[in-house]
Amino acid sequence: MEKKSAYDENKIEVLEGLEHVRLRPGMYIGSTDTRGLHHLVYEVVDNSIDEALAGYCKNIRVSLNKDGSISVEDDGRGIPVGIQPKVGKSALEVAMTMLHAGGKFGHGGYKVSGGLHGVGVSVVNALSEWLEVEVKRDGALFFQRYERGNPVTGVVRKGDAEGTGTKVTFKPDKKIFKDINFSADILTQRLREQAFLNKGIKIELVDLRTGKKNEFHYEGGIVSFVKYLNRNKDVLHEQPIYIKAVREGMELEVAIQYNHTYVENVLSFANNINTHEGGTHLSGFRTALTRSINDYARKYNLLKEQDNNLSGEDVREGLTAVISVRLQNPQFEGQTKTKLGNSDVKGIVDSVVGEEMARFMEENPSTARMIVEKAIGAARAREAARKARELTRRKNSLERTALPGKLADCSEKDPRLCELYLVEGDSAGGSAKQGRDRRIQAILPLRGKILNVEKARLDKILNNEEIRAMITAIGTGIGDEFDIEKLRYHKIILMADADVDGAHIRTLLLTFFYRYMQPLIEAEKVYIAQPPLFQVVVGKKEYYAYNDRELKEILDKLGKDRDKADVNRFKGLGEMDSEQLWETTMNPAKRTILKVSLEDAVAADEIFTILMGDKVEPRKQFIFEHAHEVVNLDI
Ligand code: 0RA
Repeated sequence: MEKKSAYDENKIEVLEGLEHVRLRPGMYIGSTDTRGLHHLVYEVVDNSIDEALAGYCKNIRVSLNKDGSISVEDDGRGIPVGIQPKVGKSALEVAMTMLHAGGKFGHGGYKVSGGLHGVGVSVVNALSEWLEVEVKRDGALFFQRYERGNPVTGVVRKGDAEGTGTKVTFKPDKKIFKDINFSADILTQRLREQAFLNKGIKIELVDLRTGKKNEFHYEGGIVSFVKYLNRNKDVLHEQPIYIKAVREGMELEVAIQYNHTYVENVLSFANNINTHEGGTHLSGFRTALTRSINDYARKYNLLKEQDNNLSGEDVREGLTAVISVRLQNPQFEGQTKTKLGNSDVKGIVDSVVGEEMARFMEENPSTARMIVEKAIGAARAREAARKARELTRRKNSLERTALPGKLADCSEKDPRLCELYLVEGDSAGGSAKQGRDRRIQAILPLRGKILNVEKARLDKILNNEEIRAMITAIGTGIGDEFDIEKLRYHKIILMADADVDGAHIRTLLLTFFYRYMQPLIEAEKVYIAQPPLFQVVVGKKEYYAYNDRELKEILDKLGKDRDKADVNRFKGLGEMDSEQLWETTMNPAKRTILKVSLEDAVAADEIFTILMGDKVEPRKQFIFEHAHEVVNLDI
């Protein structure tokens, strides 16, 4: 009998590996929704960024092609194409087809091991209908094509070429992904972030579907990043505080700039990965910031002996900062694997930031004084808020019931089964109360516009009736006191009109959740209801369409009955009676609800800052850029 060659065995392993990726894509890229789809791009771009960090590449271009494929091209050394003696195949083919082989590319340095990144380009290959790679090196252009991960050509020498580089073009497999449409907005956000984090690299995004082009290139790195984050805000000091150090093999960079708002916006990264859940680098930073500002305030008598220390929350009011660390073996923990766990990092960040903040404040006394005064203002507001809260607590206990009067609660007591609908307007609120499943669905109507949290401090926010009702109904408390164990409903569903006003209210609510109940969004408890836009009536039959495409589908299906159809456009929830609202929007067996992600909330917050913040220019710009999307924007 013939013995199987090493090549054959290797081939079987490869097939099993890639089969598994196609069988369980979620294990490799997190999910097969929009987020997972875009992860494919990040994976390929990360490899080019690694080549740049190794010092061999300066330019990366991402192109959204008209046929739905996407190309990532760099001017690095080019993936090696020579035969690898061990497997008898080209290194290129090995990288593209072998699980775990591609991820590291033999680069030392800071390649990431945990989380969703660094799974390797072979995963992208396995999940693509087709993928083509072109490599320029040694004076020639090499090419190979794969379909669903399997090579369908050898590594072909296509001719002579100048320079070096790698270009990967792929079309995601519609058998795997629900939707294979790339979003230029999502990519823009991510590529811009990567350009900020890796100063000097030029990243271009070309959308050949629309002809739009964007270029991200920041010599200022994370200093440019915080300026960008604060671009629509009035700042306390023009030049961000910048800290950079290398300690015990770890690289640390911090940029800090205070603004005149009351909110904190601190982003942390480890090896270019956004650590949404924070971790040791963030806690080291926070400890050092609180300590150094208190020390300075004491030293210069800005805090008197009888005064309490400033709290962490106080010193972070109006703070925008970016913390970026790079280390050899990052440990990613937490629900979404975005929390840095390396314990030695905390002490290092704490001591570097402590020293550097102290030095900055000694050298820039007027900025230092402004920062301290801002924190003292925050402390006073916090004290006032505490008193206001105590008052409401006492008031509530006098009224015996802690729950707001407008809340129509559900009868079920197990929060995991309960839903809270936050409904815009009293009339829609009334229909919702009538139409609901009162066992598991609670309704809280919110009247008119809720408070603009961007312009108000916590004390004022807590004095707002709509917001207080919402907080009590939800049960968790807010800010530092937030406790998810006390959550009274495991789905909080925002239900507003499908028009501009509704969008505005949704944005307000999302901003509130983002600022004061962020863990609720992280725990994926916040949803957006999807009311229909159209009703089509034909005789006794009713159909509902949730967008223009569905309306067209319904009308097309009606065929010759189409002439008898009555199409009504719903202007608001209030136009539906309780039964319609239940059937179209609230019935758990039929409805669609959208889960809010942290990214949605960040985007809402950003739109909100632009629309409601102090600066007029960005507002004009935003309205101008989005003028085609809205009919009337009342702000
Ligand atoms: C390992 C070795 C060499 C290049 C690369 C990896 C490489 C990988 C990717 C992935 C995307 N773009 C890339 N560019 C380069 C080259 C080693 C050598 O030439 O000596």
